[in-house]
Amino acid sequence: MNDLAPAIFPPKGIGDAKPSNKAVLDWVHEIATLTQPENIFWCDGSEREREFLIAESLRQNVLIELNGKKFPRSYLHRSSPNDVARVEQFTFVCTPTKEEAGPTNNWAEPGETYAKLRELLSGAMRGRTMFVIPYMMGPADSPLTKVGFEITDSKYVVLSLRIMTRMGEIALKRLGNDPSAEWNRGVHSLLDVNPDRRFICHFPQDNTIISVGSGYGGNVLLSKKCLALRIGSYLARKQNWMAEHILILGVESPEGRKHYVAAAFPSACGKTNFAMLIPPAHFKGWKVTTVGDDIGWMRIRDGRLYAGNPENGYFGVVPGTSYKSNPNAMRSIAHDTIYTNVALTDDGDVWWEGKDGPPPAHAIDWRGDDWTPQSKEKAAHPNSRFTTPTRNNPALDPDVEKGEGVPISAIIFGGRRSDTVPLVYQAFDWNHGVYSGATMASETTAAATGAVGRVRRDPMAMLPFCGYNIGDYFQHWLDIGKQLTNPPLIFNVNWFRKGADGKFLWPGFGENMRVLKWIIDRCEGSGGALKSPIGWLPSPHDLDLAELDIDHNAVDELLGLDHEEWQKEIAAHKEFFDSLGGVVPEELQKQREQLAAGFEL
Ligand code: GTP
Ligand code: SPV
Ligand code: MN
Repeated sequence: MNDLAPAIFPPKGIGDAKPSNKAVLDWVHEIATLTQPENIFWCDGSEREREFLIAESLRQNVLIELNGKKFPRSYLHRSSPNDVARVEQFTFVCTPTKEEAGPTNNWAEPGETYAKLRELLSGAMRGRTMFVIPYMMGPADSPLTKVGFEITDSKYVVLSLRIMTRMGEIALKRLGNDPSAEWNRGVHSLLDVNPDRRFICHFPQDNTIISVGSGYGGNVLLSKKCLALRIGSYLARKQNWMAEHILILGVESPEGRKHYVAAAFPSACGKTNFAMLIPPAHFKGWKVTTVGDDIGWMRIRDGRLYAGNPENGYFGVVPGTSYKSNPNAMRSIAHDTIYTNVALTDDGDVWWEGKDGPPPAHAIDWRGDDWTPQSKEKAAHPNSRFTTPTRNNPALDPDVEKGEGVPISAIIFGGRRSDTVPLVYQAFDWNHGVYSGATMASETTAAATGAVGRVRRDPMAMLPFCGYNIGDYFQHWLDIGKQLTNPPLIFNVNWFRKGADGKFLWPGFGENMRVLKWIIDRCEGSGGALKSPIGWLPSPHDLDLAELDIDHNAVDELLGLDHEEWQKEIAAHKEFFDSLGGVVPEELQKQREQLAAGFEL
C-alpha cells in the first residue's frame, strides 16, 4: 500500500514532456477533469526523470534500495498482500454484445461499465500526481508496432513500464500529430488498493483499457496482458496478424544453421526459462538466443510466419530461478532490476525459494515480517517477480530490433501436466496442430489468484488473454494457416510429467535442449519418429540423451501413451468444446473425431 503517496512536485525540466497530438491532449484533459489530480507529470523516459522518480520512491517507501555493490541500481518493491497476482475473475471484456467476448471471457456491458468506472475514478487522484506515460510496443521500424499511453497514479508503474516498454519521446515520435492515428488509451488508478474495487476492463472497440484497485503486474502494466494480448488479439484478428502468449527463441547449430521457434506455455509454465536456455555440455557449439519470453506478435510474410517481441523487458517469475536453472536470468537480474515481493536479507541482498546457496539465517519476508529458515511461511511470494530490461540478457538475439521480425520454423504448445501428455510430439499438419493447441490443458499456478494445481483447458495458453470470442480465435488460427505456403511445424511438449513417486520424470531446464534438438531435426527433415494417434512421437533413440543421467524406464514413461488416460483426455476435449456452446469450428470437431477414432483401432 506504500504507493498511495502524496503528489510530488518535480524541478523544472522534469515531468513536462507534453505531447503535441491533440487527441492525446484532449483525452488526458478528460481523465484529469474526472480524477482531479494535484498535478500532471508528462513522462519523457529520460535518465534524469528516472533518477528523480527513484529518489522520490525511496523517500516514500515505494522502493527499498538493495546493496549497491551486489545489485547496482536495483530495488525491492512490496505490493499489498491482498494484491499479488492477476485477478481473472475481475477481468472484463466489454464488447457491445456478450457474444463478441465469447464463452471464456467475463463480459460487461460497455455503457454501464464506463459509468461504474467513472464513478470509481471520480476524484480518485486528489492529492496525487497523475503520470502520463507514452510507450511503444515493438521495435521502431516494425509495421506491427503500436503506441499506447498509460495514465497512472503509481510511481511503481512508471518505473516498471520504462523497463518493460520503449517509453517516452520515441513513442511520441512514432505517434506523430495525426489526431486520427491508432493508439491505445490506458487509465490506471490504485484507488485504495481494495479487492472489492478491483476491475481490469477492456473496451476493444475503443482501443481502451481501464484498470482500478490494483498495483501489481499484469493488472496494471497495461502494455503487457491488456494491450499486447487482449486488445492486441482483437486488433490482430481484424488486421490479419497474431498476438500470442508465446516466447520466441533462436537456435543455432555448430555449423551456423539458425532456426527460430515460438512456444506458447501458460503462465508460470516455463516460457522465460525456455527462452533463456543454455545447452548442456554435450551440445557443444549449439547456441540459444532470446527474442522474447512472454509475448509474440506474428504476421505473414512471403508465405511464412514472422514473429517479433513487442516488449522491452522481462517481468519474470523469481522463485526457482538460480544459476543452476537459469544462469542467463540470474545475470540479467544482477543490476538495473526491480524485484517485487521477494525477501530482503540483513545486508541488502534478496532471497527466494530455490535460489542458489543456503537460506539466510534472518530475512524480512515479502510481507515485511521477520523470517528465519524455521518460519512456516514462504520468504518470497510464489508469484514474486523481477522486472529487468531485455538488454541485460547475455543471450539476447541480435535480431530483436529487426522490424520484419524473425521467421518461425516451429510453434510449440505446452502445459503443466502430471500425466497423460508425453514429453514431446509433433502434430500431423497445421490444422491438427491448431487442434492440439485448442485443447491443451495445464495445472493452474500462482500467476493468477485462485486455486493452484487444478487442471484446466487453456487454449494456446490464451484462456485469460484472448480479447474476443474463442471460437473466432480458433477460426483465426485456421485462416492464418490457409495463407501460409511454408507454415511452421507444430509440436507439443510437457516438461512436467510425473512418475509414480510424484517426482518430475524429466530434468527440464537446460536439458530441454534435447527436445528442442529433435524439433529442429524434424524441421530439417532428419529426425526419426513413430506415427501415433496423437501425432509423431520420437522413440527413445530419436532423442539425443547422451551424457544424461536418466533411467530408461523414465524415458519410456515420458514418451508413452496410456490409452486409458487418453480416452479420458479425449472425453475432456469433448466436454470442453461442448462447454463453449457451439462456437468451435467444424474443422476442430472433425479433428477430435479423427483423434478418437485413432484410439479405437
Ligand atoms: P509467466 O511469466 O507467468 O508467463 O511464466 P513463464 O511461462 O515464463 O514461466 P517461467 O519460465 O518463469 O517458469 C515458471 C516456473 O516453472 C519457475 O518456478 C521455474 O523454475 C519452473 N520451470 C521452468 N522450466 C521448467 C522445467 O523445464 N522443468 C521444471 N520442472 N520446472 C520448470
Ligand atoms: C502471466 O501471468 O502470464 C505473466 C505475469 O506473464 S503478469 O504480467 O502478471 O500477467
Ligand atoms: Mn505470461
